[in-house]
Amino acid sequence: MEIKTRRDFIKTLGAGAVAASLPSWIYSCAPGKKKPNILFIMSDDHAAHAISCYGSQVNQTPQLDRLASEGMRFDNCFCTNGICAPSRASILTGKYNHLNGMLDNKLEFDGSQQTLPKLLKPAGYQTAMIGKWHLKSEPTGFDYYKVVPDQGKYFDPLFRVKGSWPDTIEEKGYVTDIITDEAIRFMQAANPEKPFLLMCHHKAPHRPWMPDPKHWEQFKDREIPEPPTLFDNYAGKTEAVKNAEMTLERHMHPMDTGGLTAPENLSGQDLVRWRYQHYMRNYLACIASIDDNIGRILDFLKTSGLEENTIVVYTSDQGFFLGDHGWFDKRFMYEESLRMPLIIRYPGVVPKGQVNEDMVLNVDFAPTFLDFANVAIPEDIQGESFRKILRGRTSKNWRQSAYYHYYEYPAWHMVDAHYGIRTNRYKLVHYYGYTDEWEFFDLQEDPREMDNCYNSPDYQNLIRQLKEDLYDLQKKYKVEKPVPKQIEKSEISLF
Ligand SMILES: [Ca+2]
Repeated sequence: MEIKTRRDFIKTLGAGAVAASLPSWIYSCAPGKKKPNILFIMSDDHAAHAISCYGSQVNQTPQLDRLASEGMRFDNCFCTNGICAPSRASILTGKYNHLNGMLDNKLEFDGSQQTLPKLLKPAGYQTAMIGKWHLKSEPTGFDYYKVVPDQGKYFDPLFRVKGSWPDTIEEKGYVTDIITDEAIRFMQAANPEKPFLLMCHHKAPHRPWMPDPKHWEQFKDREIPEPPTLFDNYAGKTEAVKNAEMTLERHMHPMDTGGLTAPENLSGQDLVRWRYQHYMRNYLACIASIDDNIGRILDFLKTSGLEENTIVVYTSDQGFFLGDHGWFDKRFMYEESLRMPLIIRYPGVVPKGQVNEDMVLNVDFAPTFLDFANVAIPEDIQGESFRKILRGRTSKNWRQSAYYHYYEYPAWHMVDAHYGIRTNRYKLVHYYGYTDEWEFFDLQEDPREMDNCYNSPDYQNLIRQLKEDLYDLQKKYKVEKPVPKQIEKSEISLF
């Protein structure tokens, strides 16, 4: 008799013998389910509004749509600090950055701390990390890793492999293809008797964007629809917003437009439009490669028989401004940057084709995976398991507000430090680094966040309450006050 399920196993052994004979790692608490494999695929700077199942106006992503049609799409998944390394640290630890130490991209991750792979290993998991790591210190807790140094390269990328840190080896080819090849290779070689956690982190579509020839061909002449807020003039917004160095008009570098410099006679809106078209073609072509490679992974899972017992996750470390508010890059707590795409498939457990609007955060990923692996969630993890939500049930006690905190100033793009609260309808943000300013948006009335209503008499009672809620969240998450001391406005400009 071929043993495929717990029921088969019980039939074979006789029920009385089962409890004593089962290795503890084999089964999760889901009846009849082996502990699931967890394939966590994360790209870098892939905004949800560049995925067609999220309603993208600028591209098609048939393979991500396929994944969403077979699983659950989350429309309100948010990062807790919208840049690369901090988001990765929060995903690994389930904690906000003031506790895991990665406040910004300049710091080095303390690899001695508790992380998701370290918690899964005693439960029998094989653990691997492939692709962009970006936390500077050597990865810990992984049986195997093969990571690109820093941001990595698009063509002929270098890798650091466990056992020979920090030496590098070069792999010939295009980075998104190679990371996918390596991920498939790991799954082929994994012990089928044990579950795995595979973190597959794409370098793409981080700037400077360098698509491969095949996908560039698809986008090189394409006219990309412009976002409605491309010419936001920031009226009524804060100095922190007006001073940021991430506008298409004044701060975009030729490396962002495929190495091309705009014609000299272009200025103002014409220049913005030219830059928008050129950078988006490159950005979207990089995403097209990711989408194709997601298809390769999904096909591999199907043909290898791994599909049924593998949780597949697709996300990005944070969102991105696709010309929204006249910007590129991320960092701000505005919707386009705050929102992470999140699609999860787990056949037989997560209902197919569902869309969920509950607020989930990157700090929730680790406890959710631990929950599915039937591993106790340590008390110091700040995120919450959304396993029930994935089964199609939202608890009445699920969070009604989310906390965000960005620290990196002065730095690239000169975005002032800020923290804020987002509820299902409202958002309140405090810029506190070199300024002391607030923004408030009613997302129902103003989903594009064009009208800062912080001083509007109509909202004063609500804003008072939201401030209380915001300070309560800081207390709950153990954010130290003052957070941190006010800093001088930098005279440094990168432009
Ligand atoms: Ca990123």
